[in-house]
Amino acid sequence: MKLVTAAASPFARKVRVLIIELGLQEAVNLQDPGAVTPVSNNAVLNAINPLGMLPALELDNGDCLYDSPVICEYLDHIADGSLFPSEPSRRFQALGLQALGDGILELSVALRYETALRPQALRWQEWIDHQNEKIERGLDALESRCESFEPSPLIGEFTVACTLGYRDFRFADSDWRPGRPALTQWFSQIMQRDSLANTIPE
Ligand SMILES: N[C@@H](CCC(=O)N[C@@H](CS)C(=O)NCC(=O)O)C(=O)O
Repeated sequence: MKLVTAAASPFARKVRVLIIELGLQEAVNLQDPGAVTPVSNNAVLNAINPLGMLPALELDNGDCLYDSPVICEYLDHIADGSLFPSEPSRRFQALGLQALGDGILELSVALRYETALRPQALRWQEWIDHQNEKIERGLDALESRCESFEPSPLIGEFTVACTLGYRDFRFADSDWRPGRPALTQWFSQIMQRDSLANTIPE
């Protein structure tokens, strides 16, 4: 299999973390397609994902999978893993936490494009302010839910770790930790796992 990925993409990091957690390193080749932004055309990526977004997984039979939740569930399935529980209550807890983490990421990545890519004259401060408010509410929700995180991390917890890692990577000047002590402590513990420690973006 081939995963089209980039070191700076938090969604692709989530998949790379799962590959390590599931012991699939030998089964998946990583390919960095070069620059991927909403205003560039990347032929390597477009051939696998018509939406032109990272990550995308090409299977050995030529089929392609996206986006990151689908790829993660597929990898867990083929590895006979247990990161997506089947028991309904735990399953929807896990999927819900993944959605919250991914949601904060979607907002953060869009904000990053707005502030780093969009020409200064076209930037929209009201939109930026509302994105930031949603992100702060999302982070508060993580702090509230933190006590009920699974002790042995599932897809939700790994997603949240990648989300907080992306906040540190791209938004270091607006530290998410103050006022969120439980999340701060949880994050420093989960970051000791090799899968996360070895995929920190630089
Ligand atoms: N929902 C998607 C989001 C993927 C995404 O936003 N990827 C970014 C890189 S971090 C991207 O490819 N951006 C290019 C674009 O927006 O055209 C997923 O979970 O895979």
